Amino acid sequence: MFSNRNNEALSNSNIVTFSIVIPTYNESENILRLISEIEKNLPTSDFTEIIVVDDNSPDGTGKLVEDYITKKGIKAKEKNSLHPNNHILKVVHRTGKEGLIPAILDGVRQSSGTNLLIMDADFSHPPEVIPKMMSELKRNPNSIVIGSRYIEGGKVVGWPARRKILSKGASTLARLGLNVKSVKDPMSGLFALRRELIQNISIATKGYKILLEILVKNKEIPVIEVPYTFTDRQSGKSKMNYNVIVNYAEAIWQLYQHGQKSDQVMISEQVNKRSVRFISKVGRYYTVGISGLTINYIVSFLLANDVANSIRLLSNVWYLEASIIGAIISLTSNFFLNKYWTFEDKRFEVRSTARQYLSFVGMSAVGLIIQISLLYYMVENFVPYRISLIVAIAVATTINFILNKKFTFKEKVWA
Ligand SMILES: Nc1nc2c(ncn2[C@@H]2O[C@H](COP(=O)(O)OP(=O)(O)OP(=O)(O)O)[C@@H](O)[C@H]2O)c(=O)[nH]1
Ligand SMILES: [Mg+2]
Repeated sequence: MFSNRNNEALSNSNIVTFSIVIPTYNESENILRLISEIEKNLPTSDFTEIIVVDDNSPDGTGKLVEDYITKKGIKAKEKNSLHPNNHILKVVHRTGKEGLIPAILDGVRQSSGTNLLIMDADFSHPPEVIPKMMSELKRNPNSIVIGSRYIEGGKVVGWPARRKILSKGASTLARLGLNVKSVKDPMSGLFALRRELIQNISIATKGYKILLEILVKNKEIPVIEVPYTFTDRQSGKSKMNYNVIVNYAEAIWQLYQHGQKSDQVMISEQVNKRSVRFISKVGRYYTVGISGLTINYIVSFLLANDVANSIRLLSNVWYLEASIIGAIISLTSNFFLNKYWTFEDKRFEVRSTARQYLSFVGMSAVGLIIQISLLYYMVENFVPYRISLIVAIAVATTINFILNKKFTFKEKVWA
């Protein structure tokens, strides 16, 4: 028997790595046997907490656990008791039967382990599988480890065909309808995970299978399934009844709606983000275009000798030559501004920049051809020149933008 001082030393020097949460309602025929089987199977390397969450069972389950703790000689403060073999045993008494999920959540709230393992009290979940699940979770701390009946090595013993079909059907419906196809046993009551994965989501349904809710709301979390043999309860009364099936249907419907809603929200957020990015780039491209026109005009003006007024400005270049130089300079400044600002490409390695520059010039030529062709077509079809010019420039610039986005700067058009 451990003395109080030993117990305190053990509890102070250990952080609880696992809390095993066991909800109970009228499990007096199972609970003590189960606790002692779990105690036998607990790996000594981990400091574990066993929490029984009892809904004031009329058959005295809660009291039995309480007495067990006392009988072990460790009357703990606030019903928190320590046993040998690196574990604590605790019972949470709730006022009445309020359902399985609220009981589990209460147990989670009152637990202190970094990791949680949830299991039933009726021996359907064999305590022998606990060490394997714990070690899997320790190896893969960001995963959900599920005790699985429906992968190789797992099976169901003792259920009549009707119940097997019901369970398999419910699982399949949940897997396909809620898009958790890769998980073979999403309705399992036996699973282990880091505490934040439950704490960080709102568990809203009145349903029966909390795991399903966790999976639907944590779709990106990897799942590891550990096979086990599920045995139908040998003692105690089944809580499976018509209500459970109604609850199940309601829960699936709520989760389905949750999935639909979040998918829609995600898609519309993505579309919004892409549209904003696309429009902002088009805007920058047009701005650069306008800056190019300005540069073109200023350079052409300053270089040329003004034939009509015989004014010499900065130099004395023939006005057509001056205009060609203006066009080349503005094309070049357009290229660098678009590269750096519009397409946010900050790499200036000589060869690839030269390749991009040639491509940009090529696309500008394509743009010019489109602009002239469209202008010709519209004017010949009696569209006023000033309108034709605006439409032709707008269409050519937009096509030019798309071509440069895709071929010069190698971006997806819609991204
Ligand atoms: N605290 C609490 N525990 C519950 C409640 N309902 C069920 N449980 C416990 O949750 C676990 C799973 O319930 P079970 O009755 O075994 O459900 P089942 O496995 O679907 O059906 P059967 O094994 O046929 O009874 C058991 O440990 C129950 O004692 C509840 O309302 N409150
Ligand atoms: Mg059961």
